[in-house]
Amino acid sequence: MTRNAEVAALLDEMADHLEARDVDYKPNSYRRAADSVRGHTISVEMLREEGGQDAIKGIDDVGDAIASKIVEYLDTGSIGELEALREELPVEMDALTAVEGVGPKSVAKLHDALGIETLDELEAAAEAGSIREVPGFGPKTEQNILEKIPFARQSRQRALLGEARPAADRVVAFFEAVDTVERVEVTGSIRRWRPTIGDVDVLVASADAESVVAAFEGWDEVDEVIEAGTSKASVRSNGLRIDLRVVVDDEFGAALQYFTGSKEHNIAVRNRAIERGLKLNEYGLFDVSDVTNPDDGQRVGELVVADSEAGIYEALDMSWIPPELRENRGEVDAAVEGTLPELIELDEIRGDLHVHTTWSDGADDIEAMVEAAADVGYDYLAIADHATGPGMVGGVGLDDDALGEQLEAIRSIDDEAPIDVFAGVEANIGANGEISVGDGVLAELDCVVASPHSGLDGDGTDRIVAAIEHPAVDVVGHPTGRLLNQRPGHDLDVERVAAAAAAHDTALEVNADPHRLDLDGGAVQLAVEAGAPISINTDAHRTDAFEYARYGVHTARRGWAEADDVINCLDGSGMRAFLGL
Ligand code: DGT
Ligand code: CA
Ligand code: CA
Ligand code: ZN
Repeated sequence: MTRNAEVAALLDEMADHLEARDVDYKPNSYRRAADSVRGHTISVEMLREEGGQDAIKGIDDVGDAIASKIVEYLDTGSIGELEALREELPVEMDALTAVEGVGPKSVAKLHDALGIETLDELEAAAEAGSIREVPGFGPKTEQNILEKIPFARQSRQRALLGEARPAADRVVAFFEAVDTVERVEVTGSIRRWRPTIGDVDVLVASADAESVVAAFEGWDEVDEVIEAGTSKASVRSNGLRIDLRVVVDDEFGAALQYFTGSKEHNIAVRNRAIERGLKLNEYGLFDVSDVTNPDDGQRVGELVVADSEAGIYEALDMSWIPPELRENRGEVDAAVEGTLPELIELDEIRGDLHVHTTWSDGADDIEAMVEAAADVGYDYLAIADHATGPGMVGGVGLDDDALGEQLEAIRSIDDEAPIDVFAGVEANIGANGEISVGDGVLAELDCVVASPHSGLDGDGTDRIVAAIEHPAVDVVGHPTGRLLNQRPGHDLDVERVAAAAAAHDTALEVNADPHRLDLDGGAVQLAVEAGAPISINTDAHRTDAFEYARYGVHTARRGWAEADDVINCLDGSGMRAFLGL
């Protein structure tokens, strides 16, 4: 882990322990500080060296008390107060709170009553029926815990794309600067932009594999070398496993195709090779029509192509397939027929319809968000702060009066702004699809995003379809409500949702926040097929979150989306027409 990620994890753990002990306010201060430290581009170590505790205090949301704890950690390797809290409540806080519905307070109660410290102990206690006996818990909670444990366990093994991708970018930049490296690419799920990543795979072409492995072992972001051989190595870095493979430049294309996967895609491509008397593996594409036993050895028969990935697809008489599509969901047939989509590109995005400001739970004000959107090169931005209603806690959402006030503020900012600023809202979708904003206000707003924030168990199709059919709703935000590694969201009959969206010209969101990526690629593919409009939005809660757009675009690409399918590719007047302005 980087120093900042390490410190952020400790601050989060502090927050959990304080919350477990019923301390007011402080837990939230620690969590906000943890987020800021995690996102801060300068390492806390460097800050301390250059300006001491005061420089650390310069990080947003970090005050004197927290800054002094960070300094204590940098000096001594531990935080006294956290050690004391851990001693009082010696539990695997992270693992236990990963179970949906189990918060720090439940962890404390279960520990005090039953001595539960680990996920295994929690599971055993639930199976034995002893959790229902603890005051404040019942048979229903116990059953719920039992059901949610497998998801919690599995989710702890995969990293979010939003964590893994920046790390992968840094590995690639590192290898690009190593002089024995000829080519470098990420492969595996990270090249396919899957929402979660088991490990980061990197492929390097070099004539001197050992020097590349040695350089990798010396990379300053490596925390532990798991294994290192002559042409491959695995390390742990920033909490991620990174697998390196080094091949000769002549075989780079074949290795790139093979290690990009998915396994299912590779099987389909390999079968096409076999049908044509060819053999495909990580070393190349070979003509084995004159070979008696093609399975006898790795490089058998006559080499057709190995240095170029595009050359492999070409030799199989098919178009090159963008990595995001390689999930065996029809891309092989489409590549043979020449009917692959022309996938949307990041630079085709002209604006964002779903961002938050200090009016609700955002960190930056309207002016700052507008300026940041203009800096990205957008033509328009819709401010979509939370409305009150189901799922909004702690007074975060705006009521109709406040929305009216904000609308006036947005109008006057729009007058001065270099881009179009639309007055929007993120309304909540109730249990039966009702929209949590009054009709009078809805009629005045330019853009209405409606999203589910509560009641995310079971099937959500009816309520989402009801929201789609509401005449004032322009976009349904994060339609399943999933939070990656935290909760699966509600079930959706995507075909029904997509048909309704197409019929009512309501857009379905690809929420680009790396914790959501909702809808996901598979659902987008169904939506695009049905002709439903797609909207890619960052759900930014601060100016630097506009960079999430790339996760949304690549998720939409996983769903075969072209620019024509995505309303954010419309120019200003096109968007006004879509919004009925
Ligand atoms: P992950 O790491 O779980 O997010 O998913 P991947 O797809 O990155 O899987 P990983 O790291 O195990 O392997 C990287 C790629 O290598 C995988 O996408 C396809 C290829 N590969 C690995 N094992 C096999 C295999 O047994 N057969 C075939 N055809 N390909 C494989
Ligand atoms: Ca992988
Ligand atoms: Ca791997
Ligand atoms: Zn939301």
